[in-house]
Amino acid sequence: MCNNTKCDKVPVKEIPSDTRIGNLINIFREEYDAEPDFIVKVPGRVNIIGEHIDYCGYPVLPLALEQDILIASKKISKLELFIRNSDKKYRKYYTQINTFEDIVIQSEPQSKPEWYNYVLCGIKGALEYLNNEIFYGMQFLVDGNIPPASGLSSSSALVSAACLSFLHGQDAPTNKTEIASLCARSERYIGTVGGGMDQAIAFLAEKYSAQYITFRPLKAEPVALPENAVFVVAHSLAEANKAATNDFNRRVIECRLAAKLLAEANGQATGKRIVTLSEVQTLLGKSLEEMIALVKEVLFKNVYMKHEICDKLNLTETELNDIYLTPNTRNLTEFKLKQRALHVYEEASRVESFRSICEDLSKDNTTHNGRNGSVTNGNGSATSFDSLHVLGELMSASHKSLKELYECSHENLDHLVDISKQMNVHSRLTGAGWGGCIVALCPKERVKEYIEMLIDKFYIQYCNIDKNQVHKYVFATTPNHGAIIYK
Ligand code: ADP
Ligand code: NG1
Ligand code: MG
Repeated sequence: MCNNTKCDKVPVKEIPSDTRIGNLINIFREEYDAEPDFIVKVPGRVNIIGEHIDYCGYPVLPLALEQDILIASKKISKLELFIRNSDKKYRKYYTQINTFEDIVIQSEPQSKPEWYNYVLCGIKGALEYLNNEIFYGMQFLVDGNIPPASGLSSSSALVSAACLSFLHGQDAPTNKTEIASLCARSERYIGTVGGGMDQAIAFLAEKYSAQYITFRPLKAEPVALPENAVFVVAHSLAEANKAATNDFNRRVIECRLAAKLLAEANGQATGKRIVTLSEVQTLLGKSLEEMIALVKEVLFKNVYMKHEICDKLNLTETELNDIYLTPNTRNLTEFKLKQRALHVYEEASRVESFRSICEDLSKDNTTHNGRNGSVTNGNGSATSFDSLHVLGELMSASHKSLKELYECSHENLDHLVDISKQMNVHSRLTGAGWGGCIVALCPKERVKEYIEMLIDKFYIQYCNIDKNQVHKYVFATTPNHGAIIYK
């Protein structure tokens, strides 16, 4: 067994003696009258920068949170699946399991899927991976403390925990990179065409650092964050379930269509293949700055009608629907291509700037420095203060772009960003948006004051929240490790 976080196997460790896990085991005993065989833990994440660009093939910079999904599991001899939750508001579910084709995910357009469908996504993916060769049924008990539908990736933690539990239950190998890609594919059964950031950080995260995640092939490189920077998460109190509307998929397909038009306009015959904005950049051999100029030149209109796109791509409407659109976006008739593509190329460039500043600081020794947090501030605090300011400005620019070009913010998110700015704290929406959380970059020495200000101005004055409830909604983060199996 491998219990070293650098190794590519999901680490297996002894069950820790903590209250939450103790409670989970007790509830498992009550529910199933048995002891669980093992428990998996998969963290949520906060994305520091690089929003809505993973599905365009560009690198992102998330870190894993302390909040997670736990699943306690027991193998059973009959090929049956029991799915239960420690929180009784989530309905129980039972099914027989034979083949992945039998697992039907409820994904009705414009309706919020029942929670257990996320578990079924993970199981369906695992069955597919195992070619339906399974030996055991499973009893699952889920317990989560990631605020759901809030951009902190509770859905992917749930899908990934289910997939990992099922694979481990069948004694299948659990290689981090492979299972991260498998879980990214599996979550698409819910109906959203995500890019893979969430599942990647869920498995590849390391304690004390963010990860620079690149796709095709999937890789994660640790990025040391500035020692005096704390990333604070604050909930806007607006939830947004991404599978319940076509907002998310609409952005994905607008990017696909923008990429296709850019390729066509530059004489790159890509046939009927879906290409991403990053593939087009590679095909054209241009820099991000050149791509930004090209978008302004080629995709100059504010709105493109469906029939115009069909004409430009020489496709019938049926072909366009079948090849490029998703079931929940086929009814759309207007697309914003310039705005979405500009956001993507500019955001990809902000990720590179952010990472290179962190790397420079790391060379100067002004970043988090390992397990005991010891720091040597090699180059004096002025440099790191200036760098923090530049990092913050990149985050503010990201929010502005998400709000104005990508149109995925929410009035509460904008309000949080605005009141943070009044305190000279830069922040941005994190995750898909339309609600959920902001992530703010706050100098370490100002975290307490900043959080108190948010509690007062946002949660108490603006939202009328009871002060005792507020700790669930605003917290400072420390980068956590990825998925673990406890037994
Ligand atoms: P997020 O930004 O949190 O990933 P999504 O809209 O993608 O938001 O997914 C949220 C959904 O995941 C919830 O509506 C719920 O169905 C499911 N979910 C998340 N956490 C839990 C949990 N602890 N127990 C049951 N279901 C959960
Ligand atoms: P959320 O909704 O925050 O879990 C989604 C996508 C990510 C990424 C972000 C936006 C899924 C599972 N997740 O995250 O891949 O595209 O939005 O950056 O689709
Ligand atoms: Mg999600």
